[in-house]
Amino acid sequence: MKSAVTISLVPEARGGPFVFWDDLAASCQHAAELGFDAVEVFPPGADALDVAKVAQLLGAHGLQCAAIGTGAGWVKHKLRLTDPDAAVRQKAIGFASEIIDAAGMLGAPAIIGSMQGRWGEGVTRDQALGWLGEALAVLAERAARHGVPLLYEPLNRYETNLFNRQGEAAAFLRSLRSQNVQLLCDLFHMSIEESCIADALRAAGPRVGHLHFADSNRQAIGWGHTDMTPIMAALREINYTGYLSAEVLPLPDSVSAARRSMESFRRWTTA
Ligand code: LER
Ligand code: MN
Repeated sequence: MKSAVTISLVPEARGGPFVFWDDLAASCQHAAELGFDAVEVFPPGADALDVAKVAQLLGAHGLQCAAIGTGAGWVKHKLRLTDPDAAVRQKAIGFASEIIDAAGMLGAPAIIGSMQGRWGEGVTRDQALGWLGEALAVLAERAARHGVPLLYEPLNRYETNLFNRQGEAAAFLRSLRSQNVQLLCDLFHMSIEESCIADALRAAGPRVGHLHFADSNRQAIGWGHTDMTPIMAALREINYTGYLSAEVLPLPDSVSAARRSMESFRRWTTA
């Protein structure tokens, strides 16, 4: 398994669960010094990422790009893949497509998390799932052209009412026309929604494409009450070799949260 740490470049997301903020170069420097394998970046949009410059920066620090988030599509631009307005849904697909292309050029998958939206306000669950499924298939086909998967992240009940648990999301992904969508399993959301995190990971098996390494209180692993022993056993059982990416609050500060995450990563991957 490989280590990654999150960097947000979206001022509107302030207060969110990202370790580093605002300054990509300084954040990469910290990440490399602390020994991370990769960074996961949340940009305000694809136009904020000069792919050649980012590739050069990562290369200079010996870092990989683990994934690129599309959350700014919702947080900043109010675009959702399940918006009642067809024009907004179309713009949402366009926004995510551009991020998929930028991420793909960096050899990384893009994440669909908060851009999935929710049902209600005149939109039935069936209608929302139809739009979500079609959008994920289109975006996954685009990702496939870059040789990377698309990551779909079930969120807890306070953030979406579409899919909150890995098992139901995996079944939905199996029904799609494209099979190039993998699950992003966020241990924070799972600690709220799953009966047993380890069983859920075991059941999702080869669909697990990425993991957000966060404790029950969204602090660095080791600083909440999630029991990591069965979770790591499950990840080994399913032969997970992807990232454990620290998507946690910058508490008590960014560098400390990153250091704590790296200490926990080492503890749990060398055990
Ligand atoms: C939001 O709660 C989250 O976990 C992010 O990874 C979603 O974009
Ligand atoms: Mn997450």
